Amino acid sequence: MSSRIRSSALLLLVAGAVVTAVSMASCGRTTATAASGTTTAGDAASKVYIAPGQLDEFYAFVSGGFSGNMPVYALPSGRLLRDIPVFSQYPEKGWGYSEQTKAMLNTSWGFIPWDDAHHPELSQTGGVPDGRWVFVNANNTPRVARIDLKTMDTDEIIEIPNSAGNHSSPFVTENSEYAVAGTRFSVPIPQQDVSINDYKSKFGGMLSFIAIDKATGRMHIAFQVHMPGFDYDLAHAGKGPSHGWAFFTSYNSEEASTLLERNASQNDKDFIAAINWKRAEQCVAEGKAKDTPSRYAHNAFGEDHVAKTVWETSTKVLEPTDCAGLVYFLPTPKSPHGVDVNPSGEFISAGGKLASVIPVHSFAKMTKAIEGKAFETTIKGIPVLKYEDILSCEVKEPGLGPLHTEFDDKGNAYTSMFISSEVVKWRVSDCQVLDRIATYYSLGHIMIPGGDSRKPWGKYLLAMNKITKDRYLPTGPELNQAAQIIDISGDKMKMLLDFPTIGEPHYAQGILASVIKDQQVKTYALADNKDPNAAHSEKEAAIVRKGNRVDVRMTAIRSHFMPDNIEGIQVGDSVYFHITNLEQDWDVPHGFAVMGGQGSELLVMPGQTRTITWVPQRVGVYPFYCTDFCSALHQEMQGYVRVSPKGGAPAMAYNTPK
Ligand code: RUQ
Ligand code: CUA
Repeated sequence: MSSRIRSSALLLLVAGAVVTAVSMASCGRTTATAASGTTTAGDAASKVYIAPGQLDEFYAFVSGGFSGNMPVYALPSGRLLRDIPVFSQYPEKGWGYSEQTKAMLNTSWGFIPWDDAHHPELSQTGGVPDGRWVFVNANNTPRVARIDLKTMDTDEIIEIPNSAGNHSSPFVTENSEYAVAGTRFSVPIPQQDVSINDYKSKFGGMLSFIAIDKATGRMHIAFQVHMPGFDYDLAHAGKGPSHGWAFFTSYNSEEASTLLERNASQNDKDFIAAINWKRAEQCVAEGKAKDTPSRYAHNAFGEDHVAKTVWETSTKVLEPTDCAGLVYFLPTPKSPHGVDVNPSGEFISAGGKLASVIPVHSFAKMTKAIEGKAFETTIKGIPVLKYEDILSCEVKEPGLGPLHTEFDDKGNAYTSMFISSEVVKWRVSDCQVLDRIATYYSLGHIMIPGGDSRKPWGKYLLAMNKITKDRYLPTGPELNQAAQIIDISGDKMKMLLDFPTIGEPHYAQGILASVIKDQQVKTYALADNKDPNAAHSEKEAAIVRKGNRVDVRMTAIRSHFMPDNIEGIQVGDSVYFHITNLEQDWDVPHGFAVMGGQGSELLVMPGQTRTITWVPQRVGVYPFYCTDFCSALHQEMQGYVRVSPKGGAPAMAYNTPK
């Protein structure tokens, strides 16, 4: 790796301000290993080659970052399987355009068709990914989405009030009792017009606990914990012995409100906030939480597969001072980013972006310190434990810019190093560094399938990289982000494969394919289609006018629409095309698009109904057609709409089955 590239990476993170990082950058060892690891292992190709017709071993759900969506890749081949639309309108699938899906993007700010999706998180039972749902956070307009792993569609999105920058989210507890969501930016709570200079007195952080219904997955915000005005960056829940706790990193314990790059890098240690959520449940049950008015959207599909928004009006907010034993601060060097709990649940490590060590806290020691009330101080009533009391060990000189740690099933941890662009493998029990491998380039998150659960499938590690300069054929000023697959099955890590990704891949989750492969829904049963505008057969196809509104209930089956010719539409009408796909075969969607349509196409799954609205603007005769190549006669799958002047249309006419 050239020093030119290295120094630009340094600039990215620390702008040269952090003396320790800069001086360590000249450390010879890091440079030497960085160069060697950029090549692949000799037998790499055979390890990632999945022959045509063969299936991969793992699914990987990777965040699409600022694409707002969640691509699904197969490992080890790196093949892209699907891009699941979540927080962003996605015309390919009509997501956020069709009448049935629009409400999914409602927020208290109105319809928001974009977000920055960071951290996929699989639901767990007994601390193991159970293949039911995958959750993902929206960073910009705080939201959490739930995706069903039978359909690989987004089923529910809930907005998080009293929050800003929903970054430490949506990490789940051991049995998916909760998905947590912490505010990255502290803000005035409740929101109000105050001077930013009053940050220290007026701003606060909020850590939210979203309860997940065991049977349905439905989310609701059970309670929120009102915290000092730090930046709560990432989280992971406890498991095993630490089940019942959730850990959030924080930076800016300085509570700086300007030029954080310098001003929030003063303190030698910031904190992990350890939240005892079982204690929180008791306090809530004892009536210690305050009902706090807050308006937020809760969007979900009903039985009819039509998304609806319920407007929620309050949350229960707990003050740590009203609930003793709810929160403790674990001092942690230095502006920590990721916080990760090992498979046994005993060790909690943090990636201090600017720290020269990776601290590993011991849960047992933490509990002992709490019992002994060995506190260094308190901050706004929250006890601060002593670093030495809770420390298990420190990984010394791990590399530069530790961010995130995942675990294998053999007692090892793997930490991403953003500045020195490498993965460092170390032993959890004694913090000994065992191996390191260079990545290309500016590594953020890493993921081992099951690597944040009790049962990692410790075979591959996915490294998700921010920069790919010089790595692929260039594509103008912007180069794609990329992921790399590393073999971690042996003592030495081996680089296997690079592949570009959609959007910026932050976190990811992987699961053994066999856990979810056979539960995939192939069609929706037509008989169960409860969409109010469904046509269950061609005989039910009909057109109804009410004033300016025209509802066209149309069917699609290989290879025609019914009706396919429509007359009696006027300029300025609101025409609702409700397309029901009558197919009951796997992988036979039909598409629908009409000339001059102001939205997207529709893509209608077998047995499903989807609706797009069209306001014809000009007199004439306009075609519509199927956009998805569905049969040899797909090109024949077309029709016309005649548009007449306002007030001058003939009677409504359309063909019906003979
Ligand atoms: S964060 S690396 Cu949300 Cu670490 Cu991206
Ligand atoms: Cu239906 Cu093409």
